[in-house]
Amino acid sequence: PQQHEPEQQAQDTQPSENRAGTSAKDLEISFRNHMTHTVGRPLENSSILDQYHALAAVVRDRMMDQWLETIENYKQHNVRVLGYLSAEYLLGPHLENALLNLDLRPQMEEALKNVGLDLATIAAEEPEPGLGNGGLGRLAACFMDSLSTLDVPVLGYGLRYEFGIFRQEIVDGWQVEKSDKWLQYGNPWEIGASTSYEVCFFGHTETYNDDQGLLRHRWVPEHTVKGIPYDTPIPGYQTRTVNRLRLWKAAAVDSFDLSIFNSGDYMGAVRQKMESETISKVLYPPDEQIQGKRLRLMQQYFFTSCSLQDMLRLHCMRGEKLSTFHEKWTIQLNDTHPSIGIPELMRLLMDNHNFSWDDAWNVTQKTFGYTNHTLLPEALERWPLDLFGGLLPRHLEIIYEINERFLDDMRSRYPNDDARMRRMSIIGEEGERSVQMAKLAVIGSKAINGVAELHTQLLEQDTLHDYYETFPERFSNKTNGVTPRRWLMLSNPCLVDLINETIGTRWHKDLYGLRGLEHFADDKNFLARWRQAQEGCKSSLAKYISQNLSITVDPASMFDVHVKRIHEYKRQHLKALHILSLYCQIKNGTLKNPTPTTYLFGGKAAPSYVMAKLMIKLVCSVADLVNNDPATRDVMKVVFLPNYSVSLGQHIYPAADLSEQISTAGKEASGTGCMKMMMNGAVTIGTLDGANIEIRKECGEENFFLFGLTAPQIADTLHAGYQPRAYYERSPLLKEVMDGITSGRFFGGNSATFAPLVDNLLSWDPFFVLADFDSYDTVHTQVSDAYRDTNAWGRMSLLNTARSGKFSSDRTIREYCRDIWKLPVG
Ligand code: PLP
Ligand code: CBF
Repeated sequence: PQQHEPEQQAQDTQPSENRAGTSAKDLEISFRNHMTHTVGRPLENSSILDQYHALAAVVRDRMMDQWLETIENYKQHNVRVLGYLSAEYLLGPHLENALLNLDLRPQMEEALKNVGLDLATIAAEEPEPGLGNGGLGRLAACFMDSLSTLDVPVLGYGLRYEFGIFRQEIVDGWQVEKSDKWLQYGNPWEIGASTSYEVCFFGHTETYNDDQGLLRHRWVPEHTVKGIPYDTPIPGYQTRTVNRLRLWKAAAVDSFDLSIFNSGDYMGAVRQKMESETISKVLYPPDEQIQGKRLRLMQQYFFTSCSLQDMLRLHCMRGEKLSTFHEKWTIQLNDTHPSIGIPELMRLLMDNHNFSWDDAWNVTQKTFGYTNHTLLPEALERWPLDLFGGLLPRHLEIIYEINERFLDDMRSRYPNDDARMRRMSIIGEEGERSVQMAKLAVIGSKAINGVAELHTQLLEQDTLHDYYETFPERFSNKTNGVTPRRWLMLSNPCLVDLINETIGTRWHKDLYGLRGLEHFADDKNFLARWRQAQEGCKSSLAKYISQNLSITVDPASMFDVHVKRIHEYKRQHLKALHILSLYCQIKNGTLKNPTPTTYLFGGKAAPSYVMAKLMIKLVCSVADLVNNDPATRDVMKVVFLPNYSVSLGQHIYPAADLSEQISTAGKEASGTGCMKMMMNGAVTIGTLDGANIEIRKECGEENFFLFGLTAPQIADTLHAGYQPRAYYERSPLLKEVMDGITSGRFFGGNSATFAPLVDNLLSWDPFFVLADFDSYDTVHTQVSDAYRDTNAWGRMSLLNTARSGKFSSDRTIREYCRDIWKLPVG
């Protein structure tokens, strides 16, 4: 093919200085300096942890000028700022990402080599800040990277959990949770700040007359804690912008009561400290399965209140009036977790700053935007009224009034429609009376968005239909994206070298530039190099598996990857059943020449989610079966990779040939793992769900393996009365598999362990596993055949990468800036 003109050729040799003029020698001097003056250890006697801390200090130094410059720049230009509120940030390790974004990587590698050290070894020592559960928290982290890269003024706000997402171990096939002590050796990436705020809980409310005789409300709280900010610099890629992620730690207002201590009650003297610190102690592990726990609401209110007080303070420091707050700030609610911010801003403006209701509502309603991330009813947050009112009595009053005024308005719009009023009320009357946070978020926001086209459509047509009908202009779609810096450039250097060499580097900041690769889709030599790069990643993952799990996998086999949270709607059990069906066919000789395949699974189950934990046990039991049977072990390997996390993801995504995105249609709001695999050249097998639909549209139907019922078909099947057992009776393959599990044939006679799972599938199957089984099997046969044609598969893989431009979070952030935040993009 015609050589595409690279707009900026990659260099063959590493430059001795980076763009900012930093050389390896400069970095070496700085490293030696920090080893002595920051860490306080002679280099010769230093541990890898010492080396990591010295190295982190070197990198942090390089960000500080830009960080101060960014803050100063925002102040000077009195810019409009985004406050991004998220209860979760699944950041992943900072070190190598910062080196990439600051353009310091080659020089740093060289500097360390000069002192006899290896960057990768030191980087592996960094504990991962796992301050999130999965997709939602990782999205927030990708957004921060894109916001800085696009020079958008933002303050990210969240919680500084002392213990992040648990570390997962697998013992005898079962998940065991271990606490994540990510802060135990200190965190070199955070910078303490001098401000702090007080946040109140419990107590009662009262009215009083102010100086002018006006009736006002106030909250008389019973308990107060202090919020202390810790800032993490977020450097953009190839820009001087370094934004701030501000995470709050809870502390006692008075951490040690000397009078109690003096009276002899030693424990009592520190009790307040312990109770207060509990608030930011630990990340709640369950996602998509909300339990109305008071501590969780305390966490949400704590970080939201601190963040709002901070923004109001910064606004006033600029000499602005609070009535213009919404002109200078826009606040995005990452799901409903921070939606308590709506009554909190009302309270701060009315009770602390004497605003009237109408003036406060005008500011509040023009400030917030709300992103919904799920349609699963069990994940939509609602708080029992007693719990809510006991903890936040003033907020409950304000919510009642927001609701009353809103419903009055709706009654005049839709007279005599009581059913609609009940549906639209913030207060849920079904079962235990509750505050429904998604409704509060919708009513209190100027903009509401879903995270993929189908998801937004379902929000508009179903979950939030009454509101959409009333104010359609507030709704829009913002399909998620992921940062190509961490998820391609950092994770997959071999492929990236090949891409840079072929089409130049402009795609780093405009991922649509990858389209230039399409010119090479039929170039056999190029496809051979493409495959070689992928095989490098597969060999590296195979080595990791061999070293950590003592399982030998063949890098030449197809790597079929299913990594994400373990959940029934994500259907890891569908895949496990399918592997068992292949096992049966190989054993009975009906599958003669199977395509050698390595089936990789990874993901954490919420500790209280019994069925998800049983799904992990099923996968591990299937692994024991097929990996040890001489009839199958040379053509099939099943691996459950423990402790799926950002760093492990960086290792897995580049090694994927096949990306499993097999959720029940209509259940996965978007998915972002699917985008990471597509970018790295994996071909997707998936349902018409979430972002899969848009992935298929972008890469072309012929480069995507589609199976399963659609969302409307699922709804129809349910309506007609879904009978999973009928699918079992009809499919001999499925029957053999289910019977094999029930009888214990596969698992050494054990018929009891998986009985709840099998019973659930045969009698209820809420996620349509049995209905989709045959279709999944048929399409998997096509996948296996396609994989054997190396060039045709390479072409599909290349086209997936080439057409993944839409799924950069840079594109997503541009859309938010244009449509919701009204912020210019650099
Ligand atoms: N967990 C981690 C560690 C991730 O990196 C991702 C990536 O997006 C997710 C969860 C979400 O995965 P998915 O979108 O496939 O559910
Ligand atoms: O939008 C980001 C992700 O959020 C979730 O993980 C969530 O927590 N609700 C969804 O389940 C994903 O579909 C989505 O990609």
